[in-house]
Amino acid sequence: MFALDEDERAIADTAAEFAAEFLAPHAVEWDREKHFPVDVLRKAAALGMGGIYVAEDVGGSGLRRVDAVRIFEKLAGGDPSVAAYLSIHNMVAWMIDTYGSDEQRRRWLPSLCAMDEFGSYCLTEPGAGSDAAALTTKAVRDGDDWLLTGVKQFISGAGTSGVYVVMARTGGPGPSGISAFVVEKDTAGLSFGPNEIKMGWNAQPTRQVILDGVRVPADHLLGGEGNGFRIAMNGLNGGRINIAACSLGGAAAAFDTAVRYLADRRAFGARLLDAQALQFRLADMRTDLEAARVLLLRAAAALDADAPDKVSLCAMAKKFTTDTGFAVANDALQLLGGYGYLSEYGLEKIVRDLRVHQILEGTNEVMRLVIARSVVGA
Ligand code: FAD
Ligand code: 2MC
Repeated sequence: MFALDEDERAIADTAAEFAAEFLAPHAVEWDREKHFPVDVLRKAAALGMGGIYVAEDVGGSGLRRVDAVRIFEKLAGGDPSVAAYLSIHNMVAWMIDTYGSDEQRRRWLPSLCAMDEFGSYCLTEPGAGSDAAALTTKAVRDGDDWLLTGVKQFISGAGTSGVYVVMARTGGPGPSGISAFVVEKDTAGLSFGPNEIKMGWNAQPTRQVILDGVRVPADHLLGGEGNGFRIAMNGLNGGRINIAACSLGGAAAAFDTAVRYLADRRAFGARLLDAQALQFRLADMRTDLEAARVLLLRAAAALDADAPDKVSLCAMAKKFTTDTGFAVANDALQLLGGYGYLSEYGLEKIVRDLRVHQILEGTNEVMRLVIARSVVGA
């Protein structure tokens, strides 16, 4: 897992080169301008990053989760916000690949893998975030169709995406009453709220998705009635480690910036890099990043192997890596002194982007809840 073979090295290097050439030079400007770089994401898709772990017969790359986390780490070294959107898009594509019929796979996946269409994942509602099984968006059967009504909150990519995987209630209360549907953008009754004004993640839109009697044919139901919660949660296991990888990549880039800065900056007659107190800080940061990377790969390997403890391992990796990534990026900012606070050095942007990784795809409190359940057997 730790010594990369030639193919694995080539995959990681491709993502790193892409990030250096197409993401990093623009990251600060995209954040400032709130620009979603659709064209650059399509370039990433041309290199196979639109369906990283989607099967090859529908245009995917057929790679493993360990490859995916390495890719997202490298991409996030260029821009965590763009990398994180791409991770959500990949989660959506994987859900259709895994739970869709052959017809559904052939219908939606080629364009998702090429990123001719973007994907959005619609679970959260204004009244149901952490307690996702309490969602109230309704899907009611009407002849051969389903009619969907409700509001989804905080949806990444909304308004731009062509394909929405929407979790809605088709049965009684709780997780077993939930089903997953694919809703296409131009369907009557589907609309979007304004782009939210956010602390970070500005290079991708976040909007409400409003469903007002949206009519979808029965063959837009994914994976059978009542299976929506299981589908949503299984998607999130991979989503959580990908978001964690984005924290790792963003923090590693911030760390490298801090080391370069300390090597140049002089104070009290010497380079700041020569101050042992700062060297010890860097030693701790480096150790924390490496520990996070090891746990992340362990969780990714568990997901690849469909191991019995994959859910709790993904939760551990998400909690540990996003907390560590934020702390390391924030420490890196501190090491640049006042310059760390200026937009032009790019560090304050990384800190703002990484902050939300402790909240979304399951808050780190919910990650503790998931891990604790595996401990106490609830
Ligand atoms: P709440 O659930 O109301 O939680 C409030 C606080 O209480 C949190 O600190 C939480 O950890 C804590 N808490 C709640 N329950 C417990 C408990 N049992 N024990 C201990 N603490 C608890 N969702 C999507 O479906 N699709 C998306 O694309 C998407 N993108 C997002 C993008 C952004 C920028 C943001 C900010 C959010 C996004 N989300 C998305 C939603 C995100 O997943 C939720 O915000 C998150 O799951 C938390 O839900 P909530 O905001 O309703 O907080
Ligand atoms: N993987 C696979 N299955 C899972 C699972 C997971 N991660 N989590 C739960 N399940 C299964 C669980 O095993 C159970 O199955 P069964 O009925 O066969 O026993 C079923 O789902 C119901 O689970 P629980 O009984 O644990 O349900 P409960 O309501 O008590 O708690 C909780 C579930 C809190 C873990 C879940 O609601 C949760 O993860 N909440 C956080 C929501 C979240 O992560 N939102 C992210 C939105 S997406 C986003 O933010 C983006 C940026 C895209």
